[in-house]
Amino acid sequence: MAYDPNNIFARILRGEIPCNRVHETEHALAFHDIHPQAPVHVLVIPKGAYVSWDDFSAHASDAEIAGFVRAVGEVARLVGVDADGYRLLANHGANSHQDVPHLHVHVTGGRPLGPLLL
Ligand code: IU
Repeated sequence: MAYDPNNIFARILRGEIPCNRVHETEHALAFHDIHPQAPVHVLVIPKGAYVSWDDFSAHASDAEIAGFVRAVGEVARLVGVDADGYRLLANHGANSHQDVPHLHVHVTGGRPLGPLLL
């Protein structure tokens, strides 16, 4: 899938739409999900134009990948879910019900999440 430069997260990255920011680094931006599904529900997105984990893992530089992965861990610590545990989830493509075509990792926690439901 070609990257749509006008998807909502691209617009957030350009500052055209506000977000409730949690963290920002050279390679990543993190903000609260507008429809949280847990007491903590943060989205972490790379600053580069990548549709999904598939696109990112195939095409991003090692520095972007390392920076993004580190940022996800930093976010978990910043929002305080590192001690009790949290879940990471990234959807890719139609079968996963990916809504926004810019890679985002969901960081959820703040309560026992139960088994992963497929
Ligand atoms: P998905 O993995 O693409 O299905 O997740 C998209 C998420 O983006 C979903 O949890 C939405 O609530 C969230 N979201 C948001 O935080 N801000 C927005 O403006 C839009 C969606 I559109």
